[in-house]
Amino acid sequence: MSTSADEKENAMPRTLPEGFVWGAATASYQIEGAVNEDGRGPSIWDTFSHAPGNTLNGDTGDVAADHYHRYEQDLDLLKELGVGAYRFSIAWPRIQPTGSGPAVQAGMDFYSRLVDGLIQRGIAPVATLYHWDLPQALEDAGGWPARDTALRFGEYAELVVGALGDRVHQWTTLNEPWCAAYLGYAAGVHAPGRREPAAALAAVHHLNLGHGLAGVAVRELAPTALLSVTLNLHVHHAASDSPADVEAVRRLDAVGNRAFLGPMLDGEYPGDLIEDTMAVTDWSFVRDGDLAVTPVPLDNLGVNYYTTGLAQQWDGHSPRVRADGHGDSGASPWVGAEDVDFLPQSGLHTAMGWKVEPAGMTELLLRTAKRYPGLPLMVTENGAAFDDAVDDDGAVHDAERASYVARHVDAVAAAIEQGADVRGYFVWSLLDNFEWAYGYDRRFGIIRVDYDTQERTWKDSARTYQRMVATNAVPDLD
Ligand code: IFM
Repeated sequence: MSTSADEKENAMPRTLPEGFVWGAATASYQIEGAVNEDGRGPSIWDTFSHAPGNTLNGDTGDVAADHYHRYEQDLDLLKELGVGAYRFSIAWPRIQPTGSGPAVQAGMDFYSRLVDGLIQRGIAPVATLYHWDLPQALEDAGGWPARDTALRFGEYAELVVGALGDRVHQWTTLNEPWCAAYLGYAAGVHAPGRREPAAALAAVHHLNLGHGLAGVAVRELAPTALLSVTLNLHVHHAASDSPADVEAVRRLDAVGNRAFLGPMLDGEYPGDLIEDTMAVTDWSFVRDGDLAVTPVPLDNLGVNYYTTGLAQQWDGHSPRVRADGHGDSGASPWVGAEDVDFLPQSGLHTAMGWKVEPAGMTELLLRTAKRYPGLPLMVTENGAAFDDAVDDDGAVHDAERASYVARHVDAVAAAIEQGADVRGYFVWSLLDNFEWAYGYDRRFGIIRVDYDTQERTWKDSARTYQRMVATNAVPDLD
């Protein structure tokens, strides 16, 4: 084959395997609004976002994308997009306003209508039970650092799965417990805004336990549904090959990735994690029998990927460098690895300050597939915030987002070609939404939301994604 033919073949758009699941994702507090309707109780995000100084511009999820009232229209968008699956989350405080007791029927009915609306449109419902909106009453009783929260979560799962059961194609217990535990209880940049490293590790364990209990509920009450959990697994590279930098990456991997993978998939906490955090906690909150519950068998592992980090062991005297994109509260989310610096990287970055690195997606999927052979993977979130400009004609020509998505799907296809069993890809996000501490300032949607009028407008990235879904391939965007 001639060189030019080689080049041509390498440039050919990649296709995805037959049956590959194309989806879009959202989360309850980020889009629903209607926070005081139909008996919903306050969540930690209502409290946190209403307290001064916690979110950019003081934004809250009170109205968000008003999806609670506009869900039919949003389901039509999904239908037009052509996706086979929609990943949404259920707001615990709509079901149990104080985190325990019987289900509020009106809250359950909302999700029941949503699920039925998806099924009517031929879209598989993928429901996440917890995407960070903990009922405030449970936080008042101790939050995730308290064991009781895990038990309550198991009961809540029973109520929801009992009602929606097998109509939901796939149940996901937790979304990104890393954020819930470390950003919420160590760095304090997410609700509930606590800066207590020991409590964060207790939260890690109770999230793992809650995952197990909820998983058991799914297995019992919805035996034909698929079961998964979504983790934001981190890809860190060492800034140099010095033993100290390599060791820094190991510690990040322990506290960031294996603190969840270990109990959920191996039934144990990694020994090095326990050692790394010995000065913080003795892990006595792990009780006999817990680690028999946490490794509930999964049908697939949800992986969220956005970026990579460059890690360096702090030398003890240089000024600290913080470019990990997790806020600057001064408190580190990396419990037991607080002395690791995150170096700025060159190249394109998103509006979150996250480096665009599709190769990290391939690396992560291959690494995870190698570590857990036989466990299918699903990319449950990937996408980008960019500062969209609305053109005179009202269109949003978001070439950077379209390219980001295409390049990352291409990276997924590359991982599949190299042997990873990746079953699907969900773009984050269907709609512009409340980006947590960044409020409405960061737009991840492939569909624009005008927050004054709630009008939805297709961005170019949505059209690109629609084409990818229709052709089951990555387009050549050049
Ligand atoms: O918006 C979030 C989402 O809620 C969880 N994963 C990352 C997204 C972008 O920050």
